[in-house]
Amino acid sequence: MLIKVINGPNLNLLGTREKDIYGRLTLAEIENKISVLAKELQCSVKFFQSNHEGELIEAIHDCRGGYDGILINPAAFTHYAYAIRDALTAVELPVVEVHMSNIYAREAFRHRSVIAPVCLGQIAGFGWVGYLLGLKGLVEHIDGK
Ligand code: CA2
Repeated sequence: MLIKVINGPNLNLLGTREKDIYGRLTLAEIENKISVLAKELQCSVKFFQSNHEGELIEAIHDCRGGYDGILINPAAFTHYAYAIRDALTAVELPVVEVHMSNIYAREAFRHRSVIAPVCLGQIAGFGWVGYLLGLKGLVEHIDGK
């Protein structure tokens, strides 16, 4: 089983600023934790991060064929990027949306996700642990198919 883990804009800054909201771990440290769980779950993971919408769309398109699912934190694109939503729909793979923060407890513009309706599920508010919860849910879903 092969899962692509995709992170959107500014998440490359994790662990350097806004630690009160997003925690102290860097993206590389979170990716390490995901890799450890992936091994336990006997699946493979590949990671991608970009600050550019078009690159994220291409990374989603590249999942056609070889991948079984997508774990994605679209960051601020969550709230308005219909092109990312369309790309996720187009690849016809199970997708889990992850947010480090509880987007429903923050500014009103973060309360809406245009991505969630095309996802299997969404996890928000558990910090980096949300990536592990999301991976577990995604793998269980794919295994049960
Ligand atoms: O809670 C999340 O994971 C978000 O997807 C994070 C996005 C935000 O726009 C979403 O509403 C919720 C922002 C990511 C910015 O990450 C930073 C990390 C460190 C320093 C500055 C920004």
